[in-house]
Amino acid sequence: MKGLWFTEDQTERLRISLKIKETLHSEKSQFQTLDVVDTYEFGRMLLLDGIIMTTIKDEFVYHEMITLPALNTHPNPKNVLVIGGGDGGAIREIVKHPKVEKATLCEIDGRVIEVSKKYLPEIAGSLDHPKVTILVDDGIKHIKENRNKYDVICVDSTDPIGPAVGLFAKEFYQGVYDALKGDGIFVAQTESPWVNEDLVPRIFRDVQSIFPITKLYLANVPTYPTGMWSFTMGSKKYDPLKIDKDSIVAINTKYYNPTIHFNAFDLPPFVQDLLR
Ligand code: SPD
Repeated sequence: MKGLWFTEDQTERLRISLKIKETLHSEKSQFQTLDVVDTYEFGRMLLLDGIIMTTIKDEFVYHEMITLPALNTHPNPKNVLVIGGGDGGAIREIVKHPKVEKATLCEIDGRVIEVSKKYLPEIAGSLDHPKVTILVDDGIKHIKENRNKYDVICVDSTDPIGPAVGLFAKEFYQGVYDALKGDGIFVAQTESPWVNEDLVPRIFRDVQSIFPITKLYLANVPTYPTGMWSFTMGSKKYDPLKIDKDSIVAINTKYYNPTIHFNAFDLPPFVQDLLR
């Protein structure tokens, strides 16, 4: 293959390669390596420890879907927390919602925020929004220190390796439950049902053992392993499938809409089998 290519080993047996125009930024922060490269197919792309976090072309799917199903399930999502998500994509979606009064970002690596602001302004552009408070801190610690505080918590983590492992632990989900108000909702990115056949059901069961309502939903994110990506929602009171379709707030989106809200929870039988 001619030219410069970036390859991510998505598993030990699966790779994705993208042809690169140029490398815009590389550094090693206190926590990880950060790279921003410009690709021909997906535009600028943020890599953490060599793993694709987000690209200009497909980021909207992930960022709308990690936030809007929960925000539209909760009738009054005034106070919202994002753990991780330093690129600002989840925050951008959250501040669009008219009922959100305060959006807190708790990101352990401040360099992710700064690098995203500089090289990915389309994604990070709402990090300076007046509704937003940024904490450069450990999300696990923040959860332990806060009780009965948030309406919605979104865990926009990296993969479950290295420092992010704790964000996939049952003990953490219990902390998230405690940090939510009495009718709060939690959502986390939970990897691919095709190549994380053990992790996806394990997380589902852990969340189910804590939250009275637990649902898994899917979206198509082409640059993530297999393209089929799961999100797990734990809710104390509101069922995302029992909301009034007309109550879904009309905001400018490119993937999520009132029909996708319901269809995303409609799982193919092989995914349903994983959760049994
Ligand atoms: N395999 C990569 C999964 C990354 C999920 N989080 C991405 C963060 C984007 N805000």
